[in-house]
Parts: sequence; structure tokens; C-alpha cells
Amino acid sequence: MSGRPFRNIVILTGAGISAESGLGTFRDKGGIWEKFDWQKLATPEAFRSDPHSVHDFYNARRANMAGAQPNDAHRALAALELLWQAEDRGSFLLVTQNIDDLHERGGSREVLHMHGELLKSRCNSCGHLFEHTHALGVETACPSCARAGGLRPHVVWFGEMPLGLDTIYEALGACDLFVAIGTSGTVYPAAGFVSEAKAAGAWTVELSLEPGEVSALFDEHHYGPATKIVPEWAGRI
Ligand code: BJW
Repeated sequence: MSGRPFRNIVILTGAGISAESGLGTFRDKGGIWEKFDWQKLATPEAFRSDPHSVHDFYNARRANMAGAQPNDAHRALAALELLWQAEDRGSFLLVTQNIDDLHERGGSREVLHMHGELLKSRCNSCGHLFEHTHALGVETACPSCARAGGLRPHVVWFGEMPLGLDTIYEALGACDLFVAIGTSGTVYPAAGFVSEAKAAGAWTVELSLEPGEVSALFDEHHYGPATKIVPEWAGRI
């Protein structure tokens, strides 16, 4: 711990926080990208050339997510947000790379999903964005323009611009504590957030199962399962 009181917090979560809820991570042994080829499933080009396979992949993950429950790490962050707001301690921004809804179901009020949300879809024809909890296919008609074939999962694929970056960079520039939880630090721009926070003078903390790619940039590290180390860390601050 730095020993100083913190006011403005930015927390970045990755797949590791949902691992103990039964949702797979991407790059661990047996992870999603070991079983599936991201080039064929998580790029705009893949969706253009084989939308059926991309829909199948996200439909299966949506069904899997519906059966998953938030864990103690999700709940600890929700409690921290509540405390920060109740005591008016400063700003609190929870940014997740995850497309699942476990932070919301764990009690978090405001979550910035920088890589999109599995429970939302959008129409490539008219741009309509809407909540969508069931399977999506090329034959599904847009509820707004009624055209079929244009709907896609509201997720950010490789080569696409992540969401909410203005809000995130503004918060990083003003934060005095940055915490990354359960992320390998492989995917940019999220992997670069620690550098932004450090440039703003923030104390930086890595909470994960093992050191990630940008681990050396953090001031403080705690390694272990998220359900153990996140509630412990949140309890300390
Ligand atoms: C536990 C645990 C437990 C396990 N407890 N911990 C060369 C250099 C730099 C950048 C690029 C480059 N070439 C291409 C790029 C850009 C590219 C990129 O970064 N590629 C890299 C792979 C090199 N990035 C993009 O294309 C992004 N867009 C972009 O850059 O736009 C232009 C731009 C420019 C400038 C500024 C801003 C923008 C878009 C990236 C989209 C990522 N999409 C995915 C899939 C879509 C959503 C989905 O299907 O779910 O998002 S990829 C996948 O990786 C997913 C994740 O959100 C993301 C990050 O993964 P995450 O969360 O870190 O998971 P893992 O599996 O990697 O790590 C899990 C961690 O948890 C591990 O460390 C474990 O140890 C730990 N763990 N169990 C605690 N129980």
C-alpha cells in the first residue's frame, strides 16, 4: 500500500475476474483463443465473410453467461463503489473489458464496457442499438428498421475502436489510484492505461493470478484468485 489516502479511482477489469464464475479467460491454458481462432471470430472481416460462425460463437457465450453468477470479487467492487459514493470520497470509474453482465448483477451501478456488451446488439443498416438477451442470427430482423442480415453483437472486435475512451482517458488523467484486475495486459489500448495513470501520478496496483505483460509498470502487486485478493484489497482501502 502507498500509505496515502486515495480520492479518484479507476479500476480496469478483465476476464480473470469472471473466471471463478465459470466464464473462460482468453489466453490462459485452455482459454477461449486456444479453442477458437480469433481471426475467424473476433474481427469485422470474419463477420463479413462468415456471420453464421460468429453468431454461433457469441450465442453460445451468451447462453453460458446466463447461467453464470457474480462472485465475491464482483461484489467487493460494487461495495467499494457504494462506499465511495456514500461518503463522497471522490470519483470512481469501473472500466471492464468484459462483455458479460456480472459486474451489474454483482451490484455495480455504473460500468463502462469498453469492449461492448453481449446483451446488446446493433444494426449495421440503421445503427439502432438495443438490449438483446436471446440468440441472434443472420435472419433476425432489426426491431427498428425491420431489415434482416444487418444485426451484429455489440462487441468490439480487433481493429475496431473501443468504447468510452474519452471518459476513460479523462478519468485516468485525474486519478490517484489505478487498479487492474484479472487482465493479461496483452490487448491495447487497455494495456496502456497503467502508463497513462502513472503519468498522472497515480499509485498503480495489479491484482491477478500471475504477472501480466505490463506487470513491471505497476507499483504494487497481489497474485491469487480474484475472489480472494480483490475483497482483501478492497477491505484494506
Ligand atoms: C485470474 C484468474 C482468477 C485467470 N483470478 N485472475 C500491436 C501493438 C499494439 C496494439 C496492436 C498491435 N497490433 C494490433 C493492435 C491493436 C489490437 C491489439 O491490442 N492487439 C494485441 C493482441 C497486440 N487492439 C485492438 O484492435 C483494439 N482496438 C484498437 O486498438 O483500436 C485502435 C485504437 C488506437 C489507439 C487508441 C485507441 C484505439 C480492440 C481490441 C478488441 C478486443 N476484443 C476482445 C474480443 C471481443 C469481446 C469478446 O469476444 O469477449 O476482447 S479480444 C479479448 O481480449 C477480449 C478481452 O476483453 C481482451 C482482453 O483480454 P483479458 O481480459 O486481458 O483476458 P486474458 O485471457 O488475456 O487474461 C486473463 C487474465 O486473468 C490472465 O492474466 C490470468 O492470469 C488472469 N486470471 N484466472 C484472477 N481466478
